Amino acid sequence: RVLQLTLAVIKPDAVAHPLIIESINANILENKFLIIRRKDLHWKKEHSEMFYAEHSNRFFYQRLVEFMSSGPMQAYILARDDAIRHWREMMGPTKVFRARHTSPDTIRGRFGLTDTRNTTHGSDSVESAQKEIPFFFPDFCIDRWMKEEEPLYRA
Ligand code: DAT
Ligand code: MG
Repeated sequence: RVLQLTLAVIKPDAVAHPLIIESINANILENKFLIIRRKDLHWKKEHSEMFYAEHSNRFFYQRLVEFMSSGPMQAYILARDDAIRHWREMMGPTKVFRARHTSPDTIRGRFGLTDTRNTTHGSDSVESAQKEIPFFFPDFCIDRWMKEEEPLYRA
């Protein structure tokens, strides 16, 4: 089994509540993820606009951009087998109504406030993880990690 990396972000709504961050962090560890890097950050509006450029035509874009720069966030590079899929499953559905009703045990199902203030972000594919990890961690070299550090984690 090969370790995979994903980008996980705890958004401002969840960071604002210390018990929610604690619970998400516990959840990360219970689910056998390794935390490879972690950082606190506070985006300017331009960072949100760049990161969510693919949604710039959607009705919620302004709301999303303002929310994501409204307070501190925490970003993680997480590793485990199938990390991208596992973290997305732990987050649950994007929309809060669906999350609460179909997946009440997921992070969004438990703590999501609205469709925009939905606690967490996770890369949705290998390609997006490859773009999003350097966006948050410009000093982290995925290829070098895979070559030099990934073998250290293999059973
Ligand atoms: P995800 O974060 O599950 O990958 P996405 O990429 O479709 O979802 O959208 C990015 C973010 O935009 C999402 O986390 C919250 C916001 N968003 C998405 N759909 C929305 C909607 N219908 N109304 C309000 N905000 C929305
Ligand atoms: Mg997405």
